[in-house]
Amino acid sequence: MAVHNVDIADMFDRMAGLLDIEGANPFRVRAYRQAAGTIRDLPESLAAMVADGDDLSELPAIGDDLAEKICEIVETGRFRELEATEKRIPATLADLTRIPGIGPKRARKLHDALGIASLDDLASAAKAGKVRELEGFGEAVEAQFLEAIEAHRSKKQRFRISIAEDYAKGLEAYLKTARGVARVIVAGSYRRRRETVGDLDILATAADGAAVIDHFTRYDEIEDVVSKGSTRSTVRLKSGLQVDLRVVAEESYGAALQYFTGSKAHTVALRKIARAKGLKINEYGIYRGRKHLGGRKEEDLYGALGLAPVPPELRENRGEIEAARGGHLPELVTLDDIRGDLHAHTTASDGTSSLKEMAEAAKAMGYDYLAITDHSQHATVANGLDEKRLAAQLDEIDRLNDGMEGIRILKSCEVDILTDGTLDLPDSILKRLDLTVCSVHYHFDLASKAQTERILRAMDNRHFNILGHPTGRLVGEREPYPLDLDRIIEAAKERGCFLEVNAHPIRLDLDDVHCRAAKELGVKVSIATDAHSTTGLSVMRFGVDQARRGWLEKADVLNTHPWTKLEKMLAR
Ligand code: DGT
Ligand code: CA
Ligand code: CA
Ligand code: ZN
Repeated sequence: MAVHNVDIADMFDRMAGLLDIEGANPFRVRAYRQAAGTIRDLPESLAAMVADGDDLSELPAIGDDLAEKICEIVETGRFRELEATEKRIPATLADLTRIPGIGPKRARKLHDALGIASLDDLASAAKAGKVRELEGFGEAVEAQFLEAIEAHRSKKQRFRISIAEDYAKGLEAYLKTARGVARVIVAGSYRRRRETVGDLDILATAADGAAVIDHFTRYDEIEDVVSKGSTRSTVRLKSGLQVDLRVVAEESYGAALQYFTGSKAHTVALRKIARAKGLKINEYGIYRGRKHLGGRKEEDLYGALGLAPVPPELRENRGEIEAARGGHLPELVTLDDIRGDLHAHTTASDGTSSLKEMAEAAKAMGYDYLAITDHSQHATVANGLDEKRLAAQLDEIDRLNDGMEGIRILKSCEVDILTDGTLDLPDSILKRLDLTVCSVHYHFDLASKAQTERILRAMDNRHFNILGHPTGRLVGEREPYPLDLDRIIEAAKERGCFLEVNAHPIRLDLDDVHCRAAKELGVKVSIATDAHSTTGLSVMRFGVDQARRGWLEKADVLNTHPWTKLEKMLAR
């Protein structure tokens, strides 16, 4: 059975979590965490790399030791060191650290004092009032735990787009080998490029549906077959991801693709328009009475309704149908439009690739520029740079730029926004930078008014250029901090600042709605990867997808512009 990158990353993360609870050497814990991060961002499949005999130790954050472990996992499906660790401490103990307020130390204490080894154990102990008796916990903390466990359990599992993509690619490739299959495409929220997907909806065309369905239900990653007919089937994969497959005839391909792409709200709106024109559309085609008018291509449907074809990312019934009718759909930004990346870390702070490696990787991607944005001094856990270290890095960038053709390294810094709204480094060094990315990294718990004012004050500094990951949310893990984002967008407009669309699939921050709000006010965004290694640069496509969902066009995005123009736009 194929081992996916996310499986390996999960194993490494689990290993790090358990070692952390055991109180192991922090460097070892961090090595596993950083490797997991690299693997999650990696565009190629590790299993394929192992099969090709590639040297994995050349990957950022992967040394000889971890490379060997990856080979072991790929070749045997097992990770013996993790198994040994799970014999010493229960694997489910790490789940405790998913509850806010429980870190490795508290998890260990709960285990040692009360024998708690899982979330279920914690819930029963809290209900029995045992947790409050532990030193440093108390009644309020106990109640918080119960609430958090409840919230955790009631959350319906959705998969991040990057993880869904890993599974989708494998399935797509497998289905294409079915006998008699002509087309295979993943529709649903996946095709609309939402940040998470509830399940995968795959559409295939073939003359003989049953043969394709049979092939599908023999996929080796299936946990169980939920339903199976001659043209449709639903299965659940071992990862927990559910997959729907529909097989249709070639002449219905466009109509079926439109239907299964959704969204439901978009399709319902189309059907209403059809009815008003005396037409009918369904998964099989478009009809006048019993007469079949088409359905081979999606364009047939939109055309018959007098609409320009709507890009999947816009199909949410948020004005796209009116725009399609009026002929003013946006010409959405594409990955090819991107000329550089404006947020990337190196080994100087918490990255795992050197400045030179990052520069060479960006050049190989065909970029014109790359901004190096290591953390500033307040971010001590990320080894943030003080004025002196940043000055030394700027000199190093000068030397690198002198010796390198075809790419320009921009001098930058991810500057912490302190609680009082001042920037974490003095103007004397900020003025030497080409641009700044300024971010909130702590005190997420301020009230909305205070958090908003903190950021507005920071924007008053004329060295402030781009607000990094503006809301701090982590997809499926952390809500945005309370913030008056509309006011911040307005302030950015007034002061000539910009907002980031952090492209990392766990952030995607700004979201689609606020991308559009920024566009409407004329505030440009920077789509940036926040790469912590050379492989991290490859997540740009997720940020572009998010920007497309936010109706952004090439001109709305800062880093589609050449440096000479960008430099002028950044000047305040
Ligand atoms: P998800 O899976 O929650 O991320 O979201 P979707 O949009 O992929 O939704 P899903 O998987 O339930 O259904 C896939 C598509 O099938 C959906 O986008 C539109 C279509 N669809 C499903 N149920 C209905 C329905 O009751 N009416 C209409 N018009 N379309 C539906
Ligand atoms: Ca779906
Ligand atoms: Ca579905
Ligand atoms: Zn940051």
